[in-house]
Amino acid sequence: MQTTNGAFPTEELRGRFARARRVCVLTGAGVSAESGIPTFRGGGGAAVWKGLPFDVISSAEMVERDLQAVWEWFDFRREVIRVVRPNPAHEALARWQDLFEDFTLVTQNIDGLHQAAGSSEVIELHGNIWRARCVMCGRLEHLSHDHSQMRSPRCTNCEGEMRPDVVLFGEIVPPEAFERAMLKAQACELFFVVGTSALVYPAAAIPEMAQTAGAFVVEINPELTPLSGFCNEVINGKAGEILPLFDAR
Ligand code: BJW
Ligand code: ZN
Repeated sequence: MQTTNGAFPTEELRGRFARARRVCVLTGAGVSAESGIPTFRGGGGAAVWKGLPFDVISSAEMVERDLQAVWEWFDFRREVIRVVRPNPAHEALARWQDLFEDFTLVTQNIDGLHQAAGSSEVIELHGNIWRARCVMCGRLEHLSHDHSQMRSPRCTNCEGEMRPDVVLFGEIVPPEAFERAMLKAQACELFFVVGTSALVYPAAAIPEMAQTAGAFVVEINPELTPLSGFCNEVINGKAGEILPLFDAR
């Protein structure tokens, strides 16, 4: 592992970035931190909602037990996300889609900020907070960014209950999204893992799959993670400060 402390990416990485044809990026909550969205873990603690740790409220079990409480947590989160803007990290990654022959952006984030920054094809592993899904028939409904529009509690198709279309603990990551992410990771030359604690599976397994298949893996994060030891290069810094540095390709 080569560690770069907030400095410019190494010559080797700049060269690889300039030559690369197939690039893949996996992002996590840290990419949206500079937009003002709190991360899940960090600062020595974990997110808590009305006394419940987020991995309790954001769980399959809680949907069964108290869907109303789950909605309250996600309604609150949408209120936070509604007013924030993409930051220089989202904007840099949106530019990258035009730089390479094959560029893949995979995110664990549900906030939609990559798309708001202009990324056109985003593989969302954990769903999207701006969608609801019927628990009975699976019908999807877009949730308006307009604060005054109420979301419908029941499906207009079958009257089933609606729930947030996000992947909670104990739920299966959409198999087609995971499969696409895995294939792209295994086919790329350069893989970036940005702003994730890499504690949640199966997303955390993707960088290692990329490296095993031959990719050069780069981590961008102000903190070390369980992945840092095997990454080919670790850049200790904020995504919004580091990613734009690659623009001079
Ligand atoms: C910055 C920064 C800046 C700060 N710039 N960086 C294998 C082993 C062990 C357990 C499991 C396993 N396989 C499956 C499991 C169980 C479980 C799991 O992984 N548990 C572990 C925690 C132990 N996984 C699941 O349940 C998954 N489902 C599954 O595997 O299905 C199969 C199955 C089904 C049934 C039974 C058993 C298996 C689903 C996981 C879904 C996760 N969902 C959440 C919530 C989504 C909805 C919501 O938003 O509430 O997704 S959890 C939460 O964590 C959220 C995130 O997407 C995810 C990852 O977090 P992320 O993005 O890494 O954020 P943080 O906060 O952890 O880290 C932020 C990072 O940013 C830090 O490193 C900072 O330093 C950094 N940072 N500022 C750059 N400016
Ligand atoms: Zn329905």
